Amino acid sequence: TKEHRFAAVDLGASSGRVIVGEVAPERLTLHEAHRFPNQPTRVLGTLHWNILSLYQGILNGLKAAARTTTHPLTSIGIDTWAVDYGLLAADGTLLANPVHYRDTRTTNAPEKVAKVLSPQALYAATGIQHLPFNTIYQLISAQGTPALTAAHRLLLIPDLISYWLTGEPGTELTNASTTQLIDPRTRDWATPVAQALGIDLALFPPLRHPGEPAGTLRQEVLAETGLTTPVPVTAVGSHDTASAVVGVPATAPDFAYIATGTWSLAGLELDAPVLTEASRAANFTNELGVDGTVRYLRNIMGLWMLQECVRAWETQGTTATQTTTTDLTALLQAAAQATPLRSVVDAGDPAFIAPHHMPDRIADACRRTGQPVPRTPAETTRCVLDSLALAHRRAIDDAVRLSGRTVRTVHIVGGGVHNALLCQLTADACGLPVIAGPAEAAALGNVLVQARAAGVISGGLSELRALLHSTQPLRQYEPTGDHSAWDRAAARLGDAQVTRAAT
Ligand code: ADP
Ligand code: LRH
Repeated sequence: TKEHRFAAVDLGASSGRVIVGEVAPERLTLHEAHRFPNQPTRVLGTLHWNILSLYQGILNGLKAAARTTTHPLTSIGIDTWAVDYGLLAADGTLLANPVHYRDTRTTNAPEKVAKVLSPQALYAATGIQHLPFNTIYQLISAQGTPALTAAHRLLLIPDLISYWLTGEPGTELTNASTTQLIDPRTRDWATPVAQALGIDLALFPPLRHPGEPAGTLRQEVLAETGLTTPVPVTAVGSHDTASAVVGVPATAPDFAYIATGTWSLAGLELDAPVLTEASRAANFTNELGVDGTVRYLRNIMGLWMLQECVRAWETQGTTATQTTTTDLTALLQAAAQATPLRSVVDAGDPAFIAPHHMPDRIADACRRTGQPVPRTPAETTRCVLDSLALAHRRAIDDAVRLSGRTVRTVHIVGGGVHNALLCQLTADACGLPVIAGPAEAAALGNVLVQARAAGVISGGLSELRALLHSTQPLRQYEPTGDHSAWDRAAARLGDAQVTRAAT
Protein backbone atom coordinates (compact mmCIF):
# COMPACT_ATOMS: atom_id res chain seq x y z
CA THR A 1 0.00 0.00 0.00
CA LYS A 2 1.03 3.52 -0.70
CA GLU A 3 2.22 5.55 2.27
CA HIS A 4 0.93 9.02 2.88
CA ARG A 5 2.67 11.89 4.67
CA PHE A 6 0.88 14.33 6.91
CA ALA A 7 2.37 17.33 8.67
CA ALA A 8 1.19 18.08 12.20
CA VAL A 9 1.78 21.62 13.40
CA ASP A 10 1.63 21.37 17.20
CA LEU A 11 2.19 24.48 19.31
CA GLY A 12 2.57 23.86 23.02
CA ALA A 13 3.17 26.52 25.62
CA SER A 14 6.81 25.48 25.92
CA SER A 15 7.68 24.59 22.33
CA GLY A 16 6.28 24.47 18.83
CA ARG A 17 6.92 21.58 16.49
CA VAL A 18 6.22 20.47 12.97
CA ILE A 19 6.09 16.69 12.84
CA VAL A 20 5.66 14.55 9.76
CA GLY A 21 3.67 11.36 10.17
CA GLU A 22 3.93 8.57 7.60
CA VAL A 23 0.77 6.52 7.57
CA ALA A 24 -0.39 3.34 5.88
CA PRO A 25 -3.17 1.03 7.14
CA GLU A 26 -0.83 -0.90 9.49
CA ARG A 27 1.99 1.61 9.74
CA LEU A 28 2.56 4.88 11.57
CA THR A 29 5.92 6.56 12.02
CA LEU A 30 6.78 10.07 13.14
CA HIS A 31 9.62 12.31 12.13
CA GLU A 32 10.24 15.63 13.87
CA ALA A 33 10.97 18.11 11.07
CA HIS A 34 11.51 21.14 13.33
CA ARG A 35 11.11 22.23 16.96
CA PHE A 36 11.33 25.81 18.13
CA PRO A 37 10.99 27.53 21.49
CA ASN A 38 7.81 29.34 22.50
CA GLN A 39 8.94 32.35 24.52
CA PRO A 40 6.32 34.88 25.53
CA THR A 41 7.29 38.53 25.97
CA ARG A 42 6.00 41.15 28.37
CA VAL A 43 5.43 44.54 26.75
CA LEU A 44 4.26 47.54 28.80
CA GLY A 45 2.98 45.23 31.50
CA THR A 46 1.08 42.80 29.25
CA LEU A 47 2.27 39.27 28.55
CA HIS A 48 2.04 38.38 24.84
CA TRP A 49 2.68 35.35 22.66
CA ASN A 50 5.30 36.01 19.97
CA ILE A 51 2.78 35.05 17.33
CA LEU A 52 4.83 36.03 14.25
CA SER A 53 7.88 34.24 15.56
CA LEU A 54 5.74 31.13 16.10
CA TYR A 55 4.33 31.48 12.58
CA GLN A 56 7.87 31.77 11.21
CA GLY A 57 8.76 28.61 13.16
CA ILE A 58 5.86 26.86 11.43
CA LEU A 59 7.00 28.05 7.99
CA ASN A 60 10.53 26.87 8.76
CA GLY A 61 9.08 23.56 9.90
CA LEU A 62 7.08 23.13 6.71
CA LYS A 63 10.23 24.00 4.73
CA ALA A 64 12.12 21.28 6.65
CA ALA A 65 9.23 18.87 6.04
CA ALA A 66 9.35 19.64 2.31
CA ARG A 67 13.11 18.95 2.28
CA THR A 68 12.94 15.66 4.20
CA THR A 69 10.42 13.98 1.96
CA THR A 70 10.41 13.52 -1.76
CA HIS A 71 6.69 12.71 -1.60
CA PRO A 72 4.13 15.49 -1.44
CA LEU A 73 2.33 16.10 1.84
CA THR A 74 -1.22 14.73 1.68
CA SER A 75 -2.34 17.40 4.14
CA ILE A 76 -1.47 19.59 7.13
CA GLY A 77 -3.27 19.83 10.48
CA ILE A 78 -2.85 22.45 13.18
CA ASP A 79 -3.29 22.21 16.95
CA THR A 80 -2.25 24.62 19.69
CA TRP A 81 -3.01 25.54 23.29
CA ALA A 82 -6.58 26.65 23.97
CA VAL A 83 -8.54 29.80 24.93
CA ASP A 84 -6.38 32.53 23.33
CA TYR A 85 -7.19 34.44 20.15
CA GLY A 86 -6.26 37.14 17.67
CA LEU A 87 -8.56 39.97 16.55
CA LEU A 88 -8.75 40.89 12.87
CA ALA A 89 -9.90 43.97 10.98
CA ALA A 90 -12.27 43.56 8.02
CA ASP A 91 -9.28 43.35 5.66
CA GLY A 92 -7.75 40.52 7.69
CA THR A 93 -5.08 42.61 9.44
CA LEU A 94 -4.19 41.40 12.92
CA LEU A 95 -5.27 44.31 15.16
CA ALA A 96 -3.20 43.47 18.22
CA ASN A 97 -0.64 40.93 19.28
CA PRO A 98 -2.47 38.05 21.03
CA VAL A 99 -2.33 38.17 24.83
CA HIS A 100 -1.05 35.17 26.81
CA TYR A 101 -3.54 33.36 29.03
CA ARG A 102 -1.14 33.80 31.94
CA ASP A 103 -1.49 37.57 31.75
CA THR A 104 -3.26 39.02 34.78
CA ARG A 105 -5.73 41.18 32.85
CA THR A 106 -8.57 38.78 33.72
CA THR A 107 -8.12 39.04 37.49
CA ASN A 108 -11.43 40.86 38.10
CA ALA A 109 -13.35 39.38 35.18
CA PRO A 110 -14.91 36.39 37.00
CA GLU A 111 -16.50 38.80 39.48
CA LYS A 112 -17.90 40.92 36.61
CA VAL A 113 -19.29 37.84 34.87
CA ALA A 114 -20.82 36.54 38.12
CA LYS A 115 -22.89 39.74 38.38
CA VAL A 116 -24.66 38.78 35.14
CA LEU A 117 -24.53 34.98 35.24
CA SER A 118 -24.07 32.92 38.39
CA PRO A 119 -21.28 30.31 38.33
CA GLN A 120 -24.05 27.70 38.56
CA ALA A 121 -25.89 29.04 35.49
CA LEU A 122 -22.66 29.39 33.52
CA TYR A 123 -21.66 25.80 34.28
CA ALA A 124 -25.12 24.43 33.50
CA ALA A 125 -24.95 26.15 30.10
CA THR A 126 -21.34 25.38 29.13
CA GLY A 127 -19.95 22.63 31.39
CA ILE A 128 -16.57 24.38 31.40
CA GLN A 129 -14.51 24.52 34.58
CA HIS A 130 -13.71 27.84 36.10
CA LEU A 131 -10.25 28.98 35.02
CA PRO A 132 -9.55 32.71 35.23
CA PHE A 133 -8.26 32.82 31.66
CA ASN A 134 -11.22 31.23 29.84
CA THR A 135 -11.95 33.20 26.66
CA ILE A 136 -15.12 34.74 28.08
CA TYR A 137 -13.10 36.32 30.89
CA GLN A 138 -10.52 37.58 28.40
CA LEU A 139 -13.30 39.10 26.26
CA ILE A 140 -14.98 40.71 29.26
CA SER A 141 -11.63 42.24 30.25
CA ALA A 142 -11.07 43.46 26.69
CA GLN A 143 -14.50 45.10 26.38
CA GLY A 144 -14.10 48.74 25.33
CA THR A 145 -10.47 48.34 24.22
CA PRO A 146 -9.62 49.80 20.78
CA ALA A 147 -8.75 46.38 19.32
CA LEU A 148 -11.95 44.61 20.38
CA THR A 149 -14.07 47.64 19.47
CA ALA A 150 -12.58 47.69 15.96
CA ALA A 151 -12.56 43.90 15.51
CA HIS A 152 -14.42 42.38 12.60
CA ARG A 153 -13.39 38.84 13.40
CA LEU A 154 -11.95 36.74 16.24
CA LEU A 155 -9.80 33.71 15.46
CA LEU A 156 -8.61 31.26 18.11
CA ILE A 157 -4.85 30.61 17.83
CA PRO A 158 -4.99 27.44 15.64
CA ASP A 159 -7.66 29.07 13.49
CA LEU A 160 -5.46 32.17 13.14
CA ILE A 161 -2.52 30.03 11.98
CA SER A 162 -4.82 28.16 9.62
CA TYR A 163 -6.13 31.48 8.25
CA TRP A 164 -2.61 32.78 7.64
CA LEU A 165 -1.68 29.56 5.84
CA THR A 166 -4.82 29.30 3.70
CA GLY A 167 -6.76 32.57 3.77
CA GLU A 168 -9.86 30.60 4.90
CA PRO A 169 -11.40 31.59 8.25
CA GLY A 170 -13.16 29.05 10.47
CA THR A 171 -13.70 28.14 14.13
CA GLU A 172 -12.76 24.56 14.96
CA LEU A 173 -15.19 23.03 17.46
CA THR A 174 -12.97 21.26 20.04
CA ASN A 175 -11.03 24.43 20.74
CA ALA A 176 -14.17 26.59 20.52
CA SER A 177 -15.51 24.65 23.51
CA THR A 178 -12.70 26.15 25.66
CA THR A 179 -14.08 29.65 25.04
CA GLN A 180 -16.92 28.79 27.47
CA LEU A 181 -19.34 29.91 24.76
CA ILE A 182 -20.40 26.45 23.53
CA ASP A 183 -23.27 24.32 24.83
CA PRO A 184 -21.82 20.79 25.23
CA ARG A 185 -25.25 19.18 24.68
CA THR A 186 -25.93 20.77 21.30
CA ARG A 187 -22.21 21.18 20.44
CA ASP A 188 -23.14 24.60 19.10
CA TRP A 189 -22.86 28.18 20.36
CA ALA A 190 -24.40 28.96 23.76
CA THR A 191 -26.16 32.04 22.41
CA PRO A 192 -27.91 33.01 25.70
CA VAL A 193 -24.53 33.07 27.50
CA ALA A 194 -22.99 35.31 24.84
CA GLN A 195 -26.03 37.60 24.86
CA ALA A 196 -26.04 37.93 28.64
CA LEU A 197 -22.36 38.90 28.61
CA GLY A 198 -22.55 41.22 25.60
CA ILE A 199 -20.18 39.03 23.56
CA ASP A 200 -20.79 39.25 19.81
CA LEU A 201 -20.81 35.70 18.41
CA ALA A 202 -20.70 37.15 14.88
CA LEU A 203 -16.99 37.73 15.54
CA PHE A 204 -16.46 33.98 15.25
CA PRO A 205 -16.43 32.50 11.73
CA PRO A 206 -18.61 29.39 11.24
CA LEU A 207 -17.79 26.23 13.19
CA ARG A 208 -15.82 23.47 11.49
CA HIS A 209 -15.33 19.96 12.77
CA PRO A 210 -12.26 17.71 12.97
CA GLY A 211 -11.80 15.92 9.66
CA GLU A 212 -13.36 18.67 7.56
CA PRO A 213 -11.38 20.48 4.86
CA ALA A 214 -9.98 23.85 5.97
CA GLY A 215 -8.55 25.30 2.74
CA THR A 216 -5.28 24.87 0.85
CA LEU A 217 -1.89 26.51 1.37
CA ARG A 218 -1.66 29.96 -0.18
CA GLN A 219 0.73 30.50 -3.07
CA GLU A 220 3.01 32.66 -0.91
CA VAL A 221 3.27 29.84 1.65
CA LEU A 222 4.19 27.34 -1.06
CA ALA A 223 6.87 29.72 -2.34
CA GLU A 224 8.23 30.33 1.17
CA THR A 225 8.36 26.66 2.17
CA GLY A 226 9.41 25.02 -1.07
CA LEU A 227 6.30 22.82 -1.10
CA THR A 228 5.40 22.41 -4.73
CA THR A 229 1.97 20.87 -5.17
CA PRO A 230 -1.30 22.20 -3.69
CA VAL A 231 -1.44 21.13 -0.04
CA PRO A 232 -4.81 20.96 1.74
CA VAL A 233 -5.19 21.89 5.40
CA THR A 234 -7.52 19.54 7.29
CA ALA A 235 -9.29 20.54 10.50
CA VAL A 236 -8.14 18.29 13.36
CA GLY A 237 -8.83 18.49 17.08
CA SER A 238 -7.22 21.94 17.00
CA HIS A 239 -7.11 22.09 20.79
CA ASP A 240 -3.82 20.33 21.56
CA THR A 241 -5.48 18.40 24.38
CA ALA A 242 -8.22 17.15 22.00
CA SER A 243 -5.54 15.81 19.66
CA ALA A 244 -3.52 14.42 22.59
CA VAL A 245 -6.53 12.43 23.79
CA VAL A 246 -7.02 10.97 20.30
CA GLY A 247 -3.34 10.01 20.68
CA VAL A 248 -3.93 7.92 23.85
CA PRO A 249 -3.08 4.30 22.91
CA ALA A 250 -5.89 2.74 24.96
CA THR A 251 -7.01 -0.79 24.12
CA ALA A 252 -10.07 -0.94 26.41
CA PRO A 253 -12.70 1.64 27.38
CA ASP A 254 -11.93 1.67 31.14
CA PHE A 255 -8.99 4.07 30.99
CA ALA A 256 -8.16 7.47 32.39
CA TYR A 257 -5.67 9.75 30.66
CA ILE A 258 -3.24 12.37 31.84
CA ALA A 259 -1.88 14.67 29.14
CA THR A 260 1.23 16.03 30.84
CA GLY A 261 3.21 18.90 29.42
CA THR A 262 3.10 22.49 30.56
CA TRP A 263 -0.29 21.49 32.04
CA SER A 264 -1.52 18.14 33.33
CA LEU A 265 -4.98 17.46 31.98
CA ALA A 266 -6.34 14.49 33.87
CA GLY A 267 -9.67 12.78 33.34
CA LEU A 268 -11.89 10.56 31.24
CA GLU A 269 -13.33 10.39 27.77
CA LEU A 270 -17.13 10.36 27.93
CA ASP A 271 -19.89 10.34 25.33
CA ALA A 272 -22.03 12.92 27.13
CA PRO A 273 -21.25 15.86 29.41
CA VAL A 274 -21.65 15.75 33.21
CA LEU A 275 -23.26 19.05 34.21
CA THR A 276 -24.18 18.32 37.82
CA GLU A 277 -23.62 20.73 40.67
CA ALA A 278 -21.18 18.21 42.22
CA SER A 279 -19.17 18.31 38.98
CA ARG A 280 -19.07 22.10 39.03
CA ALA A 281 -18.04 22.15 42.70
CA ALA A 282 -15.18 19.77 41.87
CA ASN A 283 -14.16 22.09 39.01
CA PHE A 284 -14.39 19.49 36.26
CA THR A 285 -14.62 20.56 32.65
CA ASN A 286 -16.55 19.12 29.69
CA GLU A 287 -14.42 20.10 26.72
CA LEU A 288 -15.56 18.77 23.37
CA GLY A 289 -13.52 16.04 21.73
CA VAL A 290 -13.13 14.41 18.35
CA ASP A 291 -15.96 12.10 17.13
CA GLY A 292 -18.63 13.49 19.43
CA THR A 293 -16.72 12.74 22.64
CA VAL A 294 -16.41 14.84 25.77
CA ARG A 295 -13.11 15.40 27.59
CA TYR A 296 -14.15 15.26 31.20
CA LEU A 297 -11.08 16.48 33.05
CA ARG A 298 -9.48 18.87 35.47
CA ASN A 299 -6.61 21.24 34.69
CA ILE A 300 -3.65 20.65 36.98
CA MET A 301 -0.69 23.02 37.03
CA GLY A 302 1.60 20.45 35.36
CA LEU A 303 5.30 20.63 34.57
CA TRP A 304 4.94 24.39 34.34
CA MET A 305 5.75 24.40 38.06
CA LEU A 306 9.05 22.65 37.38
CA GLN A 307 9.82 24.76 34.29
CA GLU A 308 9.32 27.91 36.33
CA CYS A 309 11.46 26.64 39.22
CA VAL A 310 14.26 25.81 36.79
CA ARG A 311 13.95 29.28 35.26
CA ALA A 312 14.19 30.88 38.72
CA TRP A 313 17.24 28.78 39.66
CA GLU A 314 18.94 29.70 36.39
CA THR A 315 18.39 33.40 37.11
CA GLN A 316 19.75 33.02 40.65
CA GLY A 317 22.69 31.00 39.38
CA THR A 318 21.72 27.92 41.47
CA THR A 319 21.88 25.80 38.32
CA ALA A 320 23.49 26.24 34.93
CA THR A 321 22.29 29.33 33.07
CA GLN A 322 20.76 27.23 30.29
CA THR A 323 19.23 24.04 31.61
CA THR A 324 19.95 21.24 29.18
CA THR A 325 18.28 17.85 29.07
CA THR A 326 21.29 16.48 30.97
CA ASP A 327 20.76 19.01 33.79
CA LEU A 328 17.07 18.10 33.94
CA THR A 329 17.97 14.39 34.06
CA ALA A 330 20.42 15.07 36.91
CA LEU A 331 17.82 17.14 38.77
CA LEU A 332 15.23 14.36 38.41
CA GLN A 333 17.77 11.78 39.61
CA ALA A 334 18.46 13.89 42.70
CA ALA A 335 14.71 14.32 43.24
CA ALA A 336 14.28 10.54 43.06
CA GLN A 337 16.69 10.27 46.04
CA ALA A 338 14.93 12.98 48.08
CA THR A 339 12.57 12.06 50.93
CA PRO A 340 9.20 11.01 49.46
CA LEU A 341 6.07 13.01 50.30
CA ARG A 342 7.92 15.28 52.73
CA SER A 343 5.77 18.25 51.66
CA VAL A 344 3.01 18.56 49.08
CA VAL A 345 1.17 21.54 47.65
CA ASP A 346 -2.17 21.80 45.84
CA ALA A 347 -1.18 21.58 42.17
CA GLY A 348 -4.65 22.77 41.19
CA ASP A 349 -4.20 26.09 42.97
CA PRO A 350 -4.56 29.08 40.58
CA ALA A 351 -1.93 30.81 42.74
CA PHE A 352 0.63 28.97 40.59
CA ILE A 353 -0.68 30.21 37.22
CA ALA A 354 1.31 33.42 36.83
CA PRO A 355 5.03 33.38 35.95
CA HIS A 356 7.90 34.18 38.36
CA HIS A 357 8.97 33.27 41.89
CA MET A 358 7.78 29.66 41.68
CA PRO A 359 10.16 28.24 44.33
CA ASP A 360 9.04 30.99 46.74
CA ARG A 361 5.37 30.34 46.08
CA ILE A 362 5.88 26.61 46.67
CA ALA A 363 7.75 27.36 49.90
CA ASP A 364 4.91 29.66 51.03
CA ALA A 365 2.30 26.99 50.31
CA CYS A 366 4.29 24.45 52.38
CA ARG A 367 4.63 26.94 55.23
CA ARG A 368 0.90 27.74 55.18
CA THR A 369 0.01 24.05 55.48
CA GLY A 370 2.50 23.46 58.30
CA GLN A 371 4.87 21.27 56.26
CA PRO A 372 8.66 21.39 55.98
CA VAL A 373 9.85 23.97 53.46
CA PRO A 374 11.91 22.40 50.63
CA ARG A 375 15.39 23.98 50.60
CA THR A 376 17.30 22.57 47.64
CA PRO A 377 16.35 22.27 43.95
CA ALA A 378 16.14 18.48 44.43
CA GLU A 379 13.76 18.83 47.39
CA THR A 380 11.62 21.39 45.56
CA THR A 381 11.51 19.20 42.45
CA ARG A 382 10.43 16.24 44.57
CA CYS A 383 7.73 18.38 46.17
CA VAL A 384 6.45 19.40 42.70
CA LEU A 385 6.40 15.83 41.37
CA ASP A 386 4.80 14.36 44.52
CA SER A 387 2.20 17.16 44.35
CA LEU A 388 1.48 16.52 40.68
CA ALA A 389 1.08 12.78 41.30
CA LEU A 390 -1.28 13.54 44.17
CA ALA A 391 -3.32 15.90 42.01
CA HIS A 392 -3.42 13.28 39.22
CA ARG A 393 -4.81 10.76 41.65
CA ARG A 394 -7.38 13.18 43.02
CA ALA A 395 -8.56 14.16 39.52
CA ILE A 396 -8.99 10.53 38.46
CA ASP A 397 -10.76 9.57 41.71
CA ASP A 398 -13.10 12.54 41.35
CA ALA A 399 -13.77 11.85 37.67
CA VAL A 400 -14.68 8.24 38.51
CA ARG A 401 -16.96 9.34 41.34
CA LEU A 402 -18.67 12.10 39.33
CA SER A 403 -19.18 10.11 36.12
CA GLY A 404 -19.91 6.67 37.60
CA ARG A 405 -17.29 5.09 35.34
CA THR A 406 -14.63 2.53 36.22
CA VAL A 407 -10.90 2.99 35.57
CA ARG A 408 -8.41 0.13 35.36
CA THR A 409 -5.51 1.79 33.52
CA VAL A 410 -4.04 5.27 33.52
CA HIS A 411 -2.43 6.51 30.30
CA ILE A 412 0.17 9.27 30.46
CA VAL A 413 0.92 11.08 27.20
CA GLY A 414 2.87 14.28 26.43
CA GLY A 415 6.33 15.52 27.46
CA GLY A 416 5.89 14.13 31.00
CA VAL A 417 6.32 10.64 29.51
CA HIS A 418 10.08 11.42 29.53
CA ASN A 419 9.89 11.93 33.30
CA ALA A 420 10.06 8.36 34.68
CA LEU A 421 9.85 9.58 38.28
CA LEU A 422 6.56 11.40 37.61
CA CYS A 423 5.13 8.34 35.83
CA GLN A 424 6.11 6.02 38.71
CA LEU A 425 4.80 8.41 41.38
CA THR A 426 1.52 8.69 39.47
CA ALA A 427 1.19 4.89 39.37
CA ASP A 428 1.96 4.75 43.11
CA ALA A 429 -0.49 7.55 43.98
CA CYS A 430 -3.32 6.16 41.83
CA GLY A 431 -2.68 2.56 42.84
CA LEU A 432 -3.15 1.67 39.17
CA PRO A 433 -0.88 0.61 36.31
CA VAL A 434 0.32 3.55 34.23
CA ILE A 435 1.06 3.18 30.52
CA ALA A 436 3.38 5.99 29.46
CA GLY A 437 3.61 7.14 25.85
CA PRO A 438 3.56 8.52 23.32
CA ALA A 439 5.24 11.82 24.25
CA GLU A 440 4.04 13.42 21.02
CA ALA A 441 0.44 12.29 21.41
CA ALA A 442 -0.98 15.62 20.20
CA ALA A 443 0.96 15.40 16.93
CA LEU A 444 -0.09 11.75 16.55
CA GLY A 445 -3.76 12.52 17.19
CA ASN A 446 -3.48 15.35 14.70
CA VAL A 447 -1.92 13.05 12.05
CA LEU A 448 -4.45 10.25 12.65
CA VAL A 449 -7.47 12.51 12.17
CA GLN A 450 -5.96 13.80 8.93
CA ALA A 451 -5.13 10.29 7.73
CA ARG A 452 -8.68 9.14 8.37
CA ALA A 453 -10.12 12.18 6.58
CA ALA A 454 -7.88 11.36 3.60
CA GLY A 455 -9.19 7.77 3.58
CA VAL A 456 -5.76 6.25 4.33
CA ILE A 457 -7.06 4.59 7.51
CA SER A 458 -10.60 4.05 8.76
CA GLY A 459 -12.57 3.39 11.90
CA GLY A 460 -13.46 5.09 15.14
CA LEU A 461 -11.18 6.27 17.93
CA SER A 462 -10.62 2.71 19.13
CA GLU A 463 -9.24 1.69 15.71
CA LEU A 464 -6.97 4.75 15.62
CA ARG A 465 -5.78 3.91 19.12
CA ALA A 466 -5.13 0.29 18.20
CA LEU A 467 -2.77 1.55 15.49
CA LEU A 468 -0.96 3.65 18.09
CA HIS A 469 -0.75 0.72 20.47
CA SER A 470 0.82 -1.52 17.85
CA THR A 471 3.28 1.04 16.48
CA GLN A 472 4.41 3.37 19.30
CA PRO A 473 6.93 2.55 22.04
CA LEU A 474 5.15 2.44 25.41
CA ARG A 475 6.36 1.81 28.94
CA GLN A 476 4.33 0.36 31.79
CA TYR A 477 4.72 1.36 35.47
CA GLU A 478 3.18 -0.82 38.19
CA PRO A 479 2.05 0.77 41.46
CA THR A 480 4.56 0.32 44.29
CA GLY A 481 4.98 1.47 47.89
CA ASP A 482 2.62 2.13 50.74
CA HIS A 483 -0.63 3.49 49.32
CA SER A 484 -1.74 4.95 52.66
CA ALA A 485 1.21 7.37 52.58
CA TRP A 486 -0.61 9.18 49.76
CA ASP A 487 -3.82 9.34 51.79
CA ARG A 488 -1.89 10.94 54.65
CA ALA A 489 -0.25 13.44 52.28
CA ALA A 490 -3.65 14.31 50.80
CA ALA A 491 -5.01 14.84 54.31
CA ARG A 492 -2.32 17.45 54.98
CA LEU A 493 -3.79 19.59 52.23
CA GLY A 494 -7.23 19.14 53.75
CA ASP A 495 -10.49 20.36 52.31
CA ALA A 496 -9.05 23.67 51.12
CA GLN A 497 -8.72 22.18 47.64
CA VAL A 498 -12.42 21.33 47.35
CA THR A 499 -13.86 24.50 48.85
CA ARG A 500 -11.79 26.76 46.62
CA ALA A 501 -13.19 25.14 43.48
CA ALA A 502 -16.73 25.53 44.76
CA THR A 503 -16.67 29.31 45.19
P1 ADP B 1 3.88 21.58 25.82
O1 ADP B 1 3.19 20.79 24.74
O2 ADP B 1 2.93 22.14 26.82
O3 ADP B 1 4.81 22.61 25.27
P2 ADP B 1 5.40 19.14 26.27
O4 ADP B 1 4.34 18.10 26.13
O5 ADP B 1 6.35 19.31 25.16
O6 ADP B 1 4.75 20.56 26.66
O7 ADP B 1 6.18 18.83 27.61
C1 ADP B 1 7.23 19.64 28.03
C2 ADP B 1 7.74 19.12 29.36
O8 ADP B 1 8.14 17.77 29.23
C3 ADP B 1 8.97 19.85 29.85
O9 ADP B 1 8.61 20.97 30.63
C4 ADP B 1 9.69 18.79 30.68
O10 ADP B 1 9.28 18.88 32.04
C5 ADP B 1 9.19 17.47 30.12
N1 ADP B 1 10.29 16.83 29.39
C6 ADP B 1 10.55 16.94 28.07
N2 ADP B 1 11.67 16.24 27.77
C7 ADP B 1 12.12 15.69 28.91
C8 ADP B 1 13.22 14.84 29.26
N3 ADP B 1 14.10 14.43 28.36
N4 ADP B 1 13.34 14.47 30.57
C9 ADP B 1 12.45 14.86 31.49
N5 ADP B 1 11.40 15.65 31.22
C10 ADP B 1 11.23 16.06 29.96
C1 LRH C 1 -2.62 22.68 27.07
C2 LRH C 1 -3.82 23.59 27.05
C3 LRH C 1 -4.88 23.16 28.07
C4 LRH C 1 -5.56 24.46 28.31
C5 LRH C 1 -4.38 25.40 28.39
C6 LRH C 1 -4.69 26.84 28.16
O1 LRH C 1 -1.65 23.10 26.15
O2 LRH C 1 -4.40 23.65 25.78
O3 LRH C 1 -5.76 22.16 27.63
O4 LRH C 1 -6.41 24.48 29.40
O5 LRH C 1 -3.45 24.90 27.43
